[in-house]
Amino acid sequence: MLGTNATTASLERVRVDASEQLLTTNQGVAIGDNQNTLKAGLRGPSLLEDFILREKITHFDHERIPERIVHARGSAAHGYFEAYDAMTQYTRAAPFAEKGKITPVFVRFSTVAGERGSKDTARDARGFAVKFYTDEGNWDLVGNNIPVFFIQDAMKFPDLIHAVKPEPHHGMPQAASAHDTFWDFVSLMPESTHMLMWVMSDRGIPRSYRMMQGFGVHTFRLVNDQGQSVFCKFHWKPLQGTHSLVWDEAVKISGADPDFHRRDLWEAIESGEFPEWELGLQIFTEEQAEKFSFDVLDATKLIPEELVPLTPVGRMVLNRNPDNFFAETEQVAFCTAHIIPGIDFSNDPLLAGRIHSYVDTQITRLGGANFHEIPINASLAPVHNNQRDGMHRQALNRGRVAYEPNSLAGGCPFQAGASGFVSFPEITAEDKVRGKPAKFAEHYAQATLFFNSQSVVEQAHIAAAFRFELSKVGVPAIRERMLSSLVNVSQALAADVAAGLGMEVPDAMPTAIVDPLPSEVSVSPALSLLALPGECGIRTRQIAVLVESGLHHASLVSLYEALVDAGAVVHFVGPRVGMFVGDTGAGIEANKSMENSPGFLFDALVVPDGSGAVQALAGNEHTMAFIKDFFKHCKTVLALGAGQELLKMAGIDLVRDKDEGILLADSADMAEVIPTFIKAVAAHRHPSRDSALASK
Ligand code: HDD
Repeated sequence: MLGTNATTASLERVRVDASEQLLTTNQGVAIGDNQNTLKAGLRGPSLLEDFILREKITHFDHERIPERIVHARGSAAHGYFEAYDAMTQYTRAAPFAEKGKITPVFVRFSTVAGERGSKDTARDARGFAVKFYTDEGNWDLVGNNIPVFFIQDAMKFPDLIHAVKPEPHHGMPQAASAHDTFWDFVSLMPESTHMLMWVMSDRGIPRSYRMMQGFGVHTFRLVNDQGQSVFCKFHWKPLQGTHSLVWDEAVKISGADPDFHRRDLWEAIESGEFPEWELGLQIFTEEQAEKFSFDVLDATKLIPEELVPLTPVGRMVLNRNPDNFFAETEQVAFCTAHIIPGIDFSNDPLLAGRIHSYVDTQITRLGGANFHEIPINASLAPVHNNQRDGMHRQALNRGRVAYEPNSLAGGCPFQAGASGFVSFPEITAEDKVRGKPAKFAEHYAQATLFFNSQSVVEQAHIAAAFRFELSKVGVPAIRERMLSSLVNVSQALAADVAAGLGMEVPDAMPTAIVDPLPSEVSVSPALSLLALPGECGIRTRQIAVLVESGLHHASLVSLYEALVDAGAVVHFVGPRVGMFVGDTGAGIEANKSMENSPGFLFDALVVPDGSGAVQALAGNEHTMAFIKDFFKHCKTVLALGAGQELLKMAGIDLVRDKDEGILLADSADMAEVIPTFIKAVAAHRHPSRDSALASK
């Protein structure tokens, strides 16, 4: 079986397999007729005594639970974390206890704003929540694919979410920040500017959950067995490369396949292509932190990798899909309060609110205080305490003692002392106060750092996203206020966005701090998607090969074999599904059609040789749109022989086409072109063709 680990055994006890079994009621009574209500006569009234009907309908009536207030839409998988080395110098946390140690995990990825049935490719942050089932209890690292957050204090979280969710009077828009209330709020909250830059960049529209970074966001503490502590930030780096969609593509995908990310994760794992991430830690001391120009307790700030480099500590592999979406993905409950000995909190005031919020929300969502007993949430480490009763209690606690101290149960369960969880004894002796530390007042330096670290194309996409979102805002004063805030990030960005809105660049918004400390780093390549090392091959890349009767068969067969060898997923896409006969009389079966799977769903395109096929494709109403999207989205296209004609018809200028990623070849030259094609697909996209550059 794919991906067995310690959670497989513990979940086994609740797995149900109905093959070869009789249909029964929930009381185990075999059901004779599952088609008809019990009635007084064939045309008579239904009888109240029909317990079979009533049990079935009653259960159905209660099949839904409240969706998560945020991160309602998500997908999850099982896997494991493997430590590269013992990290005992810094932490006594169980997953880092020794080299090669394996800890089972369950990971849920999500969008934030959309409801449970909303589209996957909305512009949004993505949740990246990891539950480690460690020997010393469950540790939940509940992060995002963006290393910073919109707000500094949990007090503002309900305001932020009320602003971004559909507007309360008419319930629109769904899974979108492009509306007045969101921009009203963030334009009045300059601390959100840094995160806005990330969400408006292509990071807000990932290509796949498998191709996103993950971040713990807050500063946490590591504590070793001598009680010594250092600060740390958690980073997940995908081995599949970090890749994004472009906006036009994301919008189109959301219509053709709202499950795009869910499907991608599921299919990769089903096919044995297990996604993998490396965990890196930024480890630093409190003394170092005091000297930084920003406050490490401020979740709107990151620590540039140039200032504190990453220490790779292990890898995470996701190798098993859930058996049941509701039982596992929907019922999993992540809580930032779930930490284990060796990990502790910092005083980040956003984190403090989260420590309360997650446990609290599960009590409503999962119907009571016993949600930790739901199999997916249950710890693999044994649980013994004096908590009792409550809705849906499963445990059969034996004996008459449910208190401590006791003598009647020999003092058990007894507290662990220093070997259990002990909070780091941080010295705190200050006045009770509502307020913020001085460095929290600087709101723009890292937004500027982020913008200045992007390539020209990425900067153009950020400007386009601001333009799009603000163009959906109806109140001009909100647009203007946001522009005045952007002036503090970059005059060029503000000018670009203003021009797109037909507005003048306003004066800069007054800042809360006049004399900020100088930043340590002015450009950080790690912040640019395009600057990240991206040579990850073409495993799992989805390649469309257009097919029609009369195609040149031999060239496609050799290409197919080479691509499958390299781990790509090849789809034969025809004007309809079914068989097509090639020039040799051999058939190729289309598993997709241009109608059910438009071109923007794929990573690369192959246009076949064969004049009969080309002529027929030219006459199909879908072909031109199918091809054009690959070009527009800067993806790799290979046109073989006569197939090059179709590119011309689609308006792709072949004279100019020294263009990166547009490959032209004869069917006789397959040996030469295949490696070039594979390299071009591995590059993900060819930004030098981006239309945004035309105006630069
Ligand atoms: Fe949150 C869910 C991530 C701030 C309150 N959050 C939730 C999930 C993720 C995050 C990934 C989904 C977990 C899952 O898949 O089930 N949240 C973050 C990050 C934050 C953050 C990275 C900032 C650094 N969240 C945040 C604050 C609060 C919450 C400040 C409240 C004070 N978050 C919640 C919640 C949710 C949640 C209401 C909804 C469903 C759930 O918890 O289980 O409690």
